[in-house]
Amino acid sequence: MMLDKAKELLTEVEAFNSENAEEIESFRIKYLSKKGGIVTELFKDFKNVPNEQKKEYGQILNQLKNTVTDKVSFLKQNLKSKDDVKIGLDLTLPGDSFENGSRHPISIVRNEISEIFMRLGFTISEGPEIEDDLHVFSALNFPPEHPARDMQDTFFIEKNPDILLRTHTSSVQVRVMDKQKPPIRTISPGRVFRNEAISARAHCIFHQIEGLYIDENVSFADLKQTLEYFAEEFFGKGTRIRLRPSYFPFTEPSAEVDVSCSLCGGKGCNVCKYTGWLEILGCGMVDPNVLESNNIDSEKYTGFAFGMGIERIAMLKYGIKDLRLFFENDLRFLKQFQG
Ligand code: 2NL
Repeated sequence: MMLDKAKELLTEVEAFNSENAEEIESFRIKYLSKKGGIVTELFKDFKNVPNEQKKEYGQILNQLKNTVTDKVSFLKQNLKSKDDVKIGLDLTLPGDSFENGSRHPISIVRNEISEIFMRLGFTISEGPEIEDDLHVFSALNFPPEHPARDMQDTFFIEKNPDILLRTHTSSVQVRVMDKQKPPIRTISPGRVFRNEAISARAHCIFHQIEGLYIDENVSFADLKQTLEYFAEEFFGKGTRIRLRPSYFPFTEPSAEVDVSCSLCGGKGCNVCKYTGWLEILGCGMVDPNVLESNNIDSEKYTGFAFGMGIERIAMLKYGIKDLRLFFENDLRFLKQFQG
């Protein structure tokens, strides 16, 4: 009985045709309205259908519902096409334009830094974000008890102390040394991870560019000259640099590098905290232990290396005060870097 009724409705629905928007809408309401629509009511009654008919009846009901839905969208689309012709649709008009996207400020700065070093003959190298202890720590002269190896600082995968998220992109350069004999002249930009609380100045994910240059007779003077060139290219002609002694496990000697504040020209302002200098990177001569760990003869070869945080440089370039803005993807922020 009910089955016959449903089949009858199906034929009725299939036969329906209209080129009138109101008629199509009444048709939709008649069948699909949440309150009192024919199909809606039939679905509500479904629980009273005898069990042995449920399968077949259910299929017909679904078919009925889909047929109504398809019919309504077909007729509406039909109407719209007819309207388009009536109002004189011009197929030669240009299509709807898409809004231009823009590059993320981190990508802009990464590319700009990369290009400066590429002009000096550095290649770009990339590597995995999920790493092992050897490439992130052991091959870089981190002693077994170094605090960076701690769970407090490094993200380990599945509590396995050998598999971890890289905390610096030097791991990529270890892989370069694996495969390539000196001369090596490469930079590795990439995402790094540290187990840190998120604030305006720190994030657990950030970006770095590290540089490595290994050849015969590479000296500290070469390092200084390279960084001076970089500073002037990136921050503008007349930018000076100064080096302060520092410590890293993988370099000896090591230094931190400041550039003269491009905002006040070194006179002192609130960006440089009235010092006239801004810290931009760390560097040094590659520790002979690192060379030997990577099968490079430290009697024959020397090298320099450096590393910088891209967020930090981008903040200086654009006057951004809160690092979290780089990760929120708020369009009001990102749109400012268009063009
Ligand atoms: C910093 C300091 C630095 C390096 C990174 C490096 C890589 C190899 C060997 C030796 Cl394969 N050194 N990288 C050297 C000195 C400093 O980064 O403050 N980065 C944000």
